[in-house]
Amino acid sequence: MSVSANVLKIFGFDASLVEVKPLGEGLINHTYMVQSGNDAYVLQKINTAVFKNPVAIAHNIQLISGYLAAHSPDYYFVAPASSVHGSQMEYINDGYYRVFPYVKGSHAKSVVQNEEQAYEAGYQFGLFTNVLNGLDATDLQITIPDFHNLTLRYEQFCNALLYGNKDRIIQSENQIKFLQDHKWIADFFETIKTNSNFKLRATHHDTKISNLLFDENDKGICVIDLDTLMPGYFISDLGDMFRTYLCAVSEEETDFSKISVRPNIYKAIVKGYLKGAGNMLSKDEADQIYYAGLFMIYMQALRFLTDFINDDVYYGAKYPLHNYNRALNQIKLLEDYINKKELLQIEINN
Ligand code: GN1
Ligand code: MG
Repeated sequence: MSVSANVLKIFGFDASLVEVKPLGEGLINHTYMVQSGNDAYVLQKINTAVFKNPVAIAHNIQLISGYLAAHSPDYYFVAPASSVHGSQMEYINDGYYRVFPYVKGSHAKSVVQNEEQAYEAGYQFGLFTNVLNGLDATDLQITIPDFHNLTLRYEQFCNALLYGNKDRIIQSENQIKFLQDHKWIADFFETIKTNSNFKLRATHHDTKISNLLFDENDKGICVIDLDTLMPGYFISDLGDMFRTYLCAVSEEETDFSKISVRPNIYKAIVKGYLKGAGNMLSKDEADQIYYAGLFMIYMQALRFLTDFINDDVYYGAKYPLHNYNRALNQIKLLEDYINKKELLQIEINN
């Protein structure tokens, strides 16, 4: 995939004067770095098979941008740049595009190396939901219906077992059994959905470390990738941090012997998150901090294996066993997370 001169032109760039390079590791949207003289921009084409209503994304970003400007003017927020038509999102040729200014001096990480980084990310994502605490989260539009509805994810897994690729089902026998044996994790989510002390909050829903920009001193600058910003529960954001920071290697690792939960990182994430969150969480919510990790790791294992069985229709695959390996990786992580439960207890005063 390359970027057409027309797309660049609509965002005010002259194709002959800029340098365009692919950026990042995400498989969903196509992302590019656009270097224009001394300035750099991030250009994205939105995957409309996943985001069926991209206008909802633009609506949400505009909503919180206005809310933050009014209520937390010091909070650093990167709004999309405007096109030559004054829009933050444009439909051009075959898809929706938008551009963000590249934050100077920032870098993104693909794994968490130490407690300080884990604390910082926990703090930034906690703060993000906290500064939006006064916004009625239901004013945010749903960019992907049922995105973190674990009950539905389990149903999709069951459907894949009925209608999916038979050879892949046979190949995944052990992993299928493991996920079925851990269905209690999905069942518990039902009690959360009916508990009115679990607030629907402005939730990021993709808190992997690469979605936080760091400065040269490894301090967080701002959270990015707000496509899945929607009403949700705090367990999504905290849980995805556990899922993606606890282990020293990422979900892409295929040497599964390297997968292990680091209890010190768990504690740093929780400490940072609670600091950022202030006193936002209810007692019932704070009681489910450990569950947040079960919830997200289990859901991601389900999603990867479901997609493998469905011939990679959702994520695509960089190599034939990509989603299978990622499911194995997440199952290994979940096993270790469960085995280390006792080591992951933390005193919470609220
Ligand atoms: C997708 O494309 P990316 O990396 O931002 C997915 C997340 C998963 C992640 C796992 C919209 O995110 O939910 O956690 O892959 N986003 C969507 O790699 O499905
Ligand atoms: Mg994302």
